[in-house]
Amino acid sequence: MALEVKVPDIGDFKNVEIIEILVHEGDEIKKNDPLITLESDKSSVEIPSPYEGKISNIKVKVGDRVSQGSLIAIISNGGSEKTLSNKENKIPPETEKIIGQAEQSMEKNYLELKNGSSQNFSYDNAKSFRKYLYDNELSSSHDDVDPDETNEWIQSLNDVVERDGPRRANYLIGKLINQAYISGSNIPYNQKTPYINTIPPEMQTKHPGDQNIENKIRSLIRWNAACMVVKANKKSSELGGHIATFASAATLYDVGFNHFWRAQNDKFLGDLIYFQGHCAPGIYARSFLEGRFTVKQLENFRQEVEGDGLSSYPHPWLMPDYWQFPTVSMGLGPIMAVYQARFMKYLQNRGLIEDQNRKVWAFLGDGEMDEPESTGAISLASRERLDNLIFVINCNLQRLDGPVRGNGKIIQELEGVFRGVGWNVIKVIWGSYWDPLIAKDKSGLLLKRMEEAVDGEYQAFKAKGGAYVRSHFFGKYPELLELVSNMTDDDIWKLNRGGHDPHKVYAAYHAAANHKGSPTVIIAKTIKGYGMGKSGESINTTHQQKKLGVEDMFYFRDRFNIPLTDKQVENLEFYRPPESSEEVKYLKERREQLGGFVPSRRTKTTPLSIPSKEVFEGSYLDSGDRELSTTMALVTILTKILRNKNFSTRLVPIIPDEARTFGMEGFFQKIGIYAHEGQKYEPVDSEQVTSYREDKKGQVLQEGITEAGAMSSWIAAATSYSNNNIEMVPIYLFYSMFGFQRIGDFAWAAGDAQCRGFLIGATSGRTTLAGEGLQHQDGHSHIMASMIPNCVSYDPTYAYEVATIFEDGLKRMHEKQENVFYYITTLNENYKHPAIPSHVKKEEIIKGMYLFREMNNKGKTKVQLLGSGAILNEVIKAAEILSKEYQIDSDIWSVTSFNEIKKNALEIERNNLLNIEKKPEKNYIQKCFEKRSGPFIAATDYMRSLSEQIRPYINGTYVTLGTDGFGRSDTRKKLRKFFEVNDEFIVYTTLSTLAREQKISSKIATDAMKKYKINPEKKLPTKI
Ligand SMILES: Cc1ncc(C[n+]2csc(CCOP(=O)(O)OP(=O)(O)O)c2C)c(N)n1
Ligand SMILES: [Mg+2]
Repeated sequence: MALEVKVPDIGDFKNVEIIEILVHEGDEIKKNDPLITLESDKSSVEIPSPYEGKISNIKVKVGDRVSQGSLIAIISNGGSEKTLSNKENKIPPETEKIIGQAEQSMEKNYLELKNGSSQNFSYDNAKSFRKYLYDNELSSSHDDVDPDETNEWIQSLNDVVERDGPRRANYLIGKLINQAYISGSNIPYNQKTPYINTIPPEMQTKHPGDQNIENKIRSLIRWNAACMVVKANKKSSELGGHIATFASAATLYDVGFNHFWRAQNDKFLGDLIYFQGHCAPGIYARSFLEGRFTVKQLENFRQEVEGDGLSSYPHPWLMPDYWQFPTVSMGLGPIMAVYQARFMKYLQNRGLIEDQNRKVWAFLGDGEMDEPESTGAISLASRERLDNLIFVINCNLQRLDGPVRGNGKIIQELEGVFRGVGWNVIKVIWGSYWDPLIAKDKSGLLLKRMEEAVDGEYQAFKAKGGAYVRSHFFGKYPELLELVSNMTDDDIWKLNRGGHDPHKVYAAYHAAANHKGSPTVIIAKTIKGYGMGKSGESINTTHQQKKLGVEDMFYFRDRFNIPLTDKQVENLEFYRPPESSEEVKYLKERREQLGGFVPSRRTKTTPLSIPSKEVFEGSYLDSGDRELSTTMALVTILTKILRNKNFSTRLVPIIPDEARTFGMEGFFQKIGIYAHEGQKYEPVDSEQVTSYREDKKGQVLQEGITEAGAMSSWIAAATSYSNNNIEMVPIYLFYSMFGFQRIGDFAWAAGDAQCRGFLIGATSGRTTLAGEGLQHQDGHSHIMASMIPNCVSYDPTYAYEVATIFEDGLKRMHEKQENVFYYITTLNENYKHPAIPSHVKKEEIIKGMYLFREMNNKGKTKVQLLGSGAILNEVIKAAEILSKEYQIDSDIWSVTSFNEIKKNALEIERNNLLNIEKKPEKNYIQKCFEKRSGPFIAATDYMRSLSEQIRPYINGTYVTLGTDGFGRSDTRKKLRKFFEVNDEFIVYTTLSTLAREQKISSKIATDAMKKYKINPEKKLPTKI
């Protein structure tokens, strides 16, 4: 049966050009195989076949323009009459999917109900809640007008928990709150729970380790960490370092190292740990005990220049086999960890890696949580049910200057924030020494006192000793004084905080690691500078404390029982027990059980092989009458990559809500948008070929409006070779202005993390993005890109340049595994693209410039004209005017990267400087201009500093034109006139420069000024 294939609904487009025919007559095709590619100035879309069958007749050719309903081809399919429009006869696939998902979810709800578990209300929480109600609130009558009535309600609730489980109790409470709301009593639902541990003692999973040995190990780590910092600062106070942060977090790390964190090895991809940057000395100290570092390396803490030193903070760039994540710029760690966990699920859901129940652990400071990035993506984590993610927030109540929330409680505040978005929250506030006291207190006053004391007081309690705590904490209520009457001041002082108690920490980690359905945050209370005594413990200056006197070191040794003599302490000696000691044996045995050492970073994976020919071939041809943007040229390349069966799966397109701006909406249908729950609705545009398709196996990461999130996603994908042992090719397309300027610090971290992938500034240039105005027009991102040593950046003009650069990037990063990343600017301006000129070598495009054309016909005098990006076209027009109207010849140079030219020049310059006996070598730009004379005029759509970089290497007059100043909205033509980068201004600049050099009469230049209406009185654009 012969079926007609017509152009389906393609949205708002009419009369769109066919740029490719992807099938031949006689081809056997499957349903959804692409038939043709349509490209408008805004978008590129493949039209899939609605039928399976044999193509008997193709009715269109490349260059034809089509609209909805145009006939494309005839397919014979052996008799089946099913057509897409024959909808009445079948349930649409979307509807089928919705029904399936609804059934699954009903079944799941039923199971959860039956088993009493749910994502937000864990059994641990319920028990703790019940215990609190029973032990404290129930018996406390302080603000209660009718305690008996309260008692009845609470008893009923306890009965429900007992009989029907916590889920039912939660349901009833929810109902009550809703009912109260409906009746007009707007009672806010409290996101905070009492100021006690989430896991009550009777529910704690028992710590399985040998406490005695672990304690000794921890003490040695503490000593070596502190010693490392003090020693470095004895050498030179320039070196810095931190003691207090790790001192507060030692137990939090130890329990993880000894019992939870599984290393990457041949069989397992590894848990991923984001260490808090300022804890680095503690992590080194453990590695030292494990035998991974020598004394010499420890002595070289923060002294890296001569090699064999240890980096100040976690920096993969500096210690590539060791550190995985750069975390020391506060706030980057938490958001990067969220997207890392998400990317792990993405790879699992797409079937690219196995689900090995890996975890991402992120260690964060309580002060760090003030950074908007720290909490900026936590709702994504719960929305996407990232139960592979665990945050551990070390609440030592202090940041650098003083208390984090002196007048409040950071733990409670954070609990509210995280519970509010659906995280599993585990508070670890009080250590085991408090358990009997809490159990003994029947008055409810202990909890009340715990609740009312603010963090500023808690800090002081730990700075001022047991007697002070007795009088200022317990002393507030006579009943509490009585409660501790049989305890000495020393006993009171020993009442430990949860974050220093391995039992509490273990129980919390165990609960977190086994929790399903949502991410977990462990909020642990600790003491900043724990063990530092008067010189550091809990005092405001402790963060900066790096020089401890000998008395302080004696105190530290004694407090942690370090087996060192006074002399050894005075010499600041590190201590590592012999290899045969129980400590070293235990430590190594634990790591062996957990698969190897942590941290450790994988530097290589299996490389990809790049499908060069089929992907890039078309980009080198003349576009004919077709006008297109370089963004579209790139999208075409990506579309072709997606047709390659082996390579396509590795592409990770990342877009923060701008796919339509970049003409990428065709990707939605073709490869789907990643959505962990699939698609639960029939999209409003389901009739269209670019319909919004979400899929559990979707490939596009549509991030929504979050550049920080999209960049974190990109970083996760760009380091996947290391963290997931699979090379991925991330390409993050953004509004150029909302790129480096917005996410600069992430880009720096990306360089450190040795990311491999593409960043595309897709609407670049100050005058190219007409109409959008000041905030949108980027004329400086290349300058920012130039600051990152391993960022390779290009500003191409033509499709063949884009193709050359992109292919080179793929090869360097993903085939040769070079640790660089690419920043390429593309434009949204449409123009015709020539074929690659026959004299041009691809390596010239890659090196940063090449001779595009020589204008040799008139020959009186000659100039060198340089242009890049959109402005190269202005330069070419100027060259034509100069030739035609002024008989001035020119060489036109397309500069694809001023940054790459500069890098090369700096290297050669330095070589020459250091090899005085040798003949000086010419750098690339000098070689280009070897036989050519100036003057030299460069024009770009960027600030002049971009093209100014090459001034030292130009032998002759060099004039730069650029777009310094704020952008504004208008047409491209007017903007280019305003910024003085249009063809006429380039002509005038050339004439004026030649006149100054007395190569032409100055009257020619002044006449041109009048002709082109150039106003010499106009202010500099930077001042307007
Ligand atoms: C983005 C950024 N801003 C400022 C700093 C400087 N800084 C380093 S540590 C610190 C205080 C950290 O406090 P907190 O997060 O509570 O960590 P703690 O040391 O108390 O565990 C500050 C402000 C930084 N590293 N990064
Ligand atoms: Mg802190």
